[in-house]
Amino acid sequence: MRPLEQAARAQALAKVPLWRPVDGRDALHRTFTFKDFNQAFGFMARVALKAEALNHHPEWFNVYNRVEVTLSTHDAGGLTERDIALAAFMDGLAD
Ligand code: H2B
Repeated sequence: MRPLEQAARAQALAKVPLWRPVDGRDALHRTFTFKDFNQAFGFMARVALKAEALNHHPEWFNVYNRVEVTLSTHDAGGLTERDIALAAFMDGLAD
């Protein structure tokens, strides 16, 4: 598996416009803010099940109602379609 090439990358990133590139590494970041911890942890539980199903796991940090997520494909050393798929899944849950 290789990181997304330029043209495919532009197309892929357009699908997840709320995600921002991370300084100094090939990764995407988004901060999700929920009503309370229960909502945040419910989101994390759903994402965890999906991550296991995809065998693709987020880097994330939670404080109360906030979940900070970084996505990158460790095996590829950069962004792949797997990151875009997981990002889109999270966006769908958070709407
Ligand atoms: N998650 C992410 N984000 N990137 C990976 O390269 C990755 C993963 N690889 N989850 C999987 C697990 C791999 O380490 C296992 C052994 O299949």
